[in-house]
Amino acid sequence: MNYNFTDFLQKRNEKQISEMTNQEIYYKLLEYIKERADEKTANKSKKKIYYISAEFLIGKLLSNNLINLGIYKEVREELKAAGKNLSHIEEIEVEPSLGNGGLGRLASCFVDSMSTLGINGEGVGLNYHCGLFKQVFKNNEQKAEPNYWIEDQSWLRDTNIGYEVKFKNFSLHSKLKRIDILGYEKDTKNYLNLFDIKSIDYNLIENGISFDEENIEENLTLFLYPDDSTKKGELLRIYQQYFMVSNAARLIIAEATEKGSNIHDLADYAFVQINDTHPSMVIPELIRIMTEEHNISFEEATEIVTKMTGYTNHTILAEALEKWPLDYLEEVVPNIVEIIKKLDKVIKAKYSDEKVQIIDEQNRVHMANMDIHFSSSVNGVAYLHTEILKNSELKEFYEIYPNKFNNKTNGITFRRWLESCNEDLADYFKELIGTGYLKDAEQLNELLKFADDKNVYEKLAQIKHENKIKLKKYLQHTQGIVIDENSIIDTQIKRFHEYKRQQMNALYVIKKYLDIKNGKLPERKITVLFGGKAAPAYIIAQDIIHLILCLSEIINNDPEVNKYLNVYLVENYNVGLAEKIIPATDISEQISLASKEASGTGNMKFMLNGALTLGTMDGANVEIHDLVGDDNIYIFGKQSDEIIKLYETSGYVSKDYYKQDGIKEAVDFITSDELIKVGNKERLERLQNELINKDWFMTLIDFADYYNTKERMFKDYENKDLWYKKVINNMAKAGFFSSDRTIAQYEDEIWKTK
Ligand code: GPV
Repeated sequence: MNYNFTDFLQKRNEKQISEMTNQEIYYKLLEYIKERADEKTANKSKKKIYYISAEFLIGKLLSNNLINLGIYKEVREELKAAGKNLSHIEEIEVEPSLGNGGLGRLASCFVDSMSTLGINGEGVGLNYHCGLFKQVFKNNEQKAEPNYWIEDQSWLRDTNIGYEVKFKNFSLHSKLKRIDILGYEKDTKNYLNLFDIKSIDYNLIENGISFDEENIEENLTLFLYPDDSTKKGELLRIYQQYFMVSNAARLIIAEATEKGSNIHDLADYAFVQINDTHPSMVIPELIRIMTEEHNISFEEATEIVTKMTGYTNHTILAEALEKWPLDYLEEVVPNIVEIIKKLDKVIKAKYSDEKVQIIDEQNRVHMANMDIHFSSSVNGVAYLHTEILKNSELKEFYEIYPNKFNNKTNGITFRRWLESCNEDLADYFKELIGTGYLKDAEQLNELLKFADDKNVYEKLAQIKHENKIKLKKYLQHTQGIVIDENSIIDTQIKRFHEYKRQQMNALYVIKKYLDIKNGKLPERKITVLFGGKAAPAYIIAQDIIHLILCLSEIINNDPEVNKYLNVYLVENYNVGLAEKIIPATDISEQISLASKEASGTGNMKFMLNGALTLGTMDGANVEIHDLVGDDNIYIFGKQSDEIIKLYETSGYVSKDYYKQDGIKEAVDFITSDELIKVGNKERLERLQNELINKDWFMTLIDFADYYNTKERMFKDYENKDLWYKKVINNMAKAGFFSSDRTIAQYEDEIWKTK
């Protein structure tokens, strides 16, 4: 039935739109959308996919849902006729922060694509009440505050589904909450399943995001990833992870049983995709339930579970691969420790190589190792990443299980990352090539017909300019930042981490500042935008944030410099800000140390929205380069094989690079009087020392090449025809990075639900 928003209000005898506040309209739209979603039926197939993930960075849902229902423009017109502005109403929605970064955003793109492709597949995770922290800046430093996002009315739906989860010292009842995941113009829908505990005690929060970490019965879903630099924090993570997977296992078994499974055939009814190692305990938990409650032998249960699970690896950074001390697991979940030990025994009997053991000599459980042995698929998230897994990081496993390894290059949903965030560009695409690309993103290729069309360049430049103005208004209004819409916008937005090398970009800023001071002026003003949070326990990442905030203070207030250079770190970077910043950006900074960024997905969003990539041959940058060719991307830096060799031979000495021209000057500036005047001496000295004497992620090795390549980019930008030809080439090739393509590959090669 097709009734519009006005009909919906009339039917319920509500006020007229024109008489409502934006807040009231938002809540009514929420109800309206939920009612429209009720008309949709569930996807049906014998086998169902459970995408279990500790993170779902869903972003705001209002505009996304309107787009997927196909009524975005219609509703906007209805509101406009009543004197209301949809974009003001979008601002009312609070953004949940149920994720850290790329991994959580990927999971959200994937549930959108599963629904859009009509796949019977749902997300399973946790309903963190405060999510990840809200970032605020004080004295040029990051402070963390709780991010409350759950309101009386929200996208969450209550269910009466819940299970009992047994820990060593107590049991907890769960409560399942659901969010509708509407596919693009589909009659069907899936859910995002978020498990929660019955009651959360907000009074446990003490100061900022520190809280009583011991009262697990009332804090389990309070925050996402509490500080795990302490034992208490680690224990809480184990509680969270087990709570998540035990509930998931119950849900899987309940749904399969209802469809007729006798558990021996569970693998015909369910497939679990394990999103990094956070949900790995689902393997022993399923085996435990099968053996203890369904009278299935350990051998058979292990076989079934292996068949019905797949593991996705998202990093080669050793410190990010979870290894839980066996006695921590004993303290929380002794029931599955028994199973883990049995699995370990099976492996020890077969293989002597220490590298493939589940429990190591220090009695730590290697979650990834357990996943690889006891699942049927192991995938990396970009071509290069998977190659590195096979040939170096997980070489010993690849030799045992060559057929388990496969690649699934990440993708992004174009509904959010084009249709919703850059409507003018999307409309222009429709004018140029029709609407076919909406359901088949590869059709963006047809844009190549216009690669030499100067009128198209003109129009694209105009859209970019308007997006800069929109961003300017937004940042001015929300953060008091005033960017120059006539400047070139150079953006690095992502979690702060040394391997992502925001510090290299900061060194560039310093060098540019010194150049300007010395009279070497850029042809056009440059605006460098940063955005991202640093883990509260990650000191050096906090120091990098501090450096950037200090640099902004100096540079933006220096009348000699601020005509040519501005630097901003936007506060509390999140999905909503990304949606505004990406369409306004010219240069996409993807400058991780080669081999370290598993994929990156921001790189894909930028190319689709008409920014050119400045990047290393890392993660999915490699595939972007393959698709667009040398002429349409700016690649610099050492290659991954060289870097891997340097690590193996401990062959990198940062001091050797430090002494070279240009770098020393910039590194020394970190502890200059100017900076120390606005900053914290201890932080700045620590960071400088790190760069000179350690530099684990080899910032200095690539700096000179980075600087020169960026200069070349600024020069090319001044030649509009040259620049926009490259832009069109990027947009035309972005279709490959649609998450619909990624999900279709998971379905065809791993899940096989159809
Ligand atoms: I492991 N990633 C993340 O956001 N959080 C994590 O805990 C881990 C990985 C990211 C990678 O760093 C990105 O390269 C990748 O694009 C993203 O996961 C999605 O695969």
